[in-house]
Amino acid sequence: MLNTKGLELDSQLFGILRRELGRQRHKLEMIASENFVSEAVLACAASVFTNKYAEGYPDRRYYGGCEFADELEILTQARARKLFGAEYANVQPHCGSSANMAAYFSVLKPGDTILGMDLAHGGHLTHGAPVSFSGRLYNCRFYGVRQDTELIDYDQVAEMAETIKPKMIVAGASSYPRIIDFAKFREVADRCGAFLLVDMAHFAGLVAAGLYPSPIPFAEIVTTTTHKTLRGPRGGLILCRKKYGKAIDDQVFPGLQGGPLMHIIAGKAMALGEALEPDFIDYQRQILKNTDRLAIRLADSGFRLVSGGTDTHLLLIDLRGTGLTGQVAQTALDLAGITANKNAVPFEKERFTVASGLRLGTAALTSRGLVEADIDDVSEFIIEALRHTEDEGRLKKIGHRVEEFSQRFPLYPNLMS
Ligand code: DSN
Repeated sequence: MLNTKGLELDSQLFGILRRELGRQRHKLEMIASENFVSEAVLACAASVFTNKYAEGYPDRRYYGGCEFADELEILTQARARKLFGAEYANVQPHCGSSANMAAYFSVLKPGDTILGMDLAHGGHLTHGAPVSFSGRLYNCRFYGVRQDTELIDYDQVAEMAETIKPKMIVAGASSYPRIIDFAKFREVADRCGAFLLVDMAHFAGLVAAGLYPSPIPFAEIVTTTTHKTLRGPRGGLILCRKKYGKAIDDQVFPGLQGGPLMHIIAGKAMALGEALEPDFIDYQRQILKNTDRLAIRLADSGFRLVSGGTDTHLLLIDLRGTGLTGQVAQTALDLAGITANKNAVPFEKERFTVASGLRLGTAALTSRGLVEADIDDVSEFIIEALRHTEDEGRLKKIGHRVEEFSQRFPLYPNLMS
């Protein structure tokens, strides 16, 4: 379907693209933050809008020839507002990090205090980690999960907020398998006069489908990526109350970005349009069923899941006590044709580069059409691989079975074939 004319003339590059397509087709993609966009989204991302500079905003551009870019951006903003019930949308951030940066810049000054979730407990780099711009520019303090339940310690959030009086509280996570109580965060933020920012990047698709509580009524600003459960192109999105719209716009452009990626904005429009269709709810519901089934199968086989399970598209296996590390598990699964990532588990002692956890998500597999019975097969592949991490031959044999299995779920059948 997609036009690859001319590409085959560059055999070196064409080969790389083909091999990546082959990898995506023949392996099982279980990185919780990844997904497969529709061919329509792919077509938008590869469209002629890649040629267009459109610095500024609709009707306020710095270049000529932006009449269709304006139409496109207005459409994308409207779809984003409609899908999430938000007052205002900025669709230009290139990624989740730049969305968070623009959001912080719009209401904070360097040195202000942010209270965010500890990276080691499931938070994100941009929620204050010292290696990120957020940790370098702001005075960042962290809440985490309780040791007994591995659920967010809302008492700790309240106590810390009371003591340190943050200017902003950040809720949202990249490896927290449970539902976040936004009303509680709002209550705490109100008590100390803080802004509440929710980064819903991981669960935005679930929010859109009404299967995860919406943060929109509770937070002044909500940020997200568009490529995780939302199943759009790689990019960012900011939703906010109208009164913050201008400040946010100014920080995205010219604050930190130049020209918006209009081809990616076209992909966002397409994905948001898809998410507004009723079958998107079925898709998200199937993600939850699949993750739940995966959690049951892993737990039945003796693996301990952080917080005991999942309410979302992801789960986290705690490998402590199994003799495995996250890195060993990731490498073994890779040989077995399953792509996942090592991840810190709360209160662990390992370095992040080794980690004691393995994070698994089902959004991408669900996009390929897998349902619970297929997840049973996937669980068996995972369990067998994790039980034989040192047997390279066996892992490779699993990899062959995975390749055969994955052919039952064609991915982009018309692409480069
Ligand atoms: N890298 C993303 C994730 O894997 O969760 C977060 O930005």
